[in-house]
Amino acid sequence: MVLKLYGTPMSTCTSRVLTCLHEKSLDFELVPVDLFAGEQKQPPFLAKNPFGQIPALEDDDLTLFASSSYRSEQMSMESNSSELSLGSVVCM
Ligand SMILES: N[C@@H](CCC(=O)N[C@@H](CS)C(=O)NCC(=O)O)C(=O)O
Repeated sequence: MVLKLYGTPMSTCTSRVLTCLHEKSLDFELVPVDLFAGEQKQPPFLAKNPFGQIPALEDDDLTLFASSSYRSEQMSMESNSSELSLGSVVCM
């Protein structure tokens, strides 16, 4: 399954994660969340981040939602694999 980043590029927190993903040339899908419509406070998004804030990064059944902890050097690729290793960035 491809990584999914929930957010919007106009958000600095989302941009921080976008930068890491692009830096690592990872495949991902950007799923827009409309802050002005309050979509981040609606149940479907709260199921991903109970704090009701973007971004949220989803990798199968693992979802991260503290953008300041996504350090690009911690996003390591398994050799010869498209699988992202997120073990060291589980958030505080
Ligand atoms: N600690 C969070 C902060 C996330 C955050 O502040 N997101 C802002 C956008 S940059 C947001 O969702 N604001 C809308 C709201 O709080 O309802 C992180 O590092 O990702």
